Amino acid sequence: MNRTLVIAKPDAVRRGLAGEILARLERKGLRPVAVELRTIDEETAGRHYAEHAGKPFYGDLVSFITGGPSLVMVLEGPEDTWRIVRTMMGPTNPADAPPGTIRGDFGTVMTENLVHGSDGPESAAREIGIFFPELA
Ligand code: 3AN
Repeated sequence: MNRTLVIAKPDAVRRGLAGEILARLERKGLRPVAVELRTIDEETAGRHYAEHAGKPFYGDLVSFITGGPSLVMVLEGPEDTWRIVRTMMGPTNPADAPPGTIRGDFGTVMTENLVHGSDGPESAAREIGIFFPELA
């Protein structure tokens, strides 16, 4: 089995879509291993988004993700579970996301794109270690 990190971000929780996001991933066949409603602190956000440090949108990204509760999840599935989740999320910019994807069905702008999913096996291992060290 194979695990990945998914975050239903504060916009999703605020809009009452966190359960919908988890339900879609469950219906697809992925199994929740950890699910926690958590307000992400700045230190954790900084570790999570380290690759974006210094980019023009970095400050907004951190204040957004720390600005309210998120539903942070580890999901388990077959090989390349991270890729199954990314396909169901749709592209980063909801304007490019096709209907049927989470971002395509519920999002309009890149700064509030509802969901995060690890973008590869190394990211999945790194991010699970940040949010759920007991599972690493
Ligand atoms: P994804 O969330 O699809 O993995 P990343 O990791 O490239 O995308 O970006 C993380 C988050 O940073 C995105 N979800 C989005 O909110 C924000 N972001 C990425 N690129 C931009 C950009 N050019 N302008 C504004 N926000 C951005």
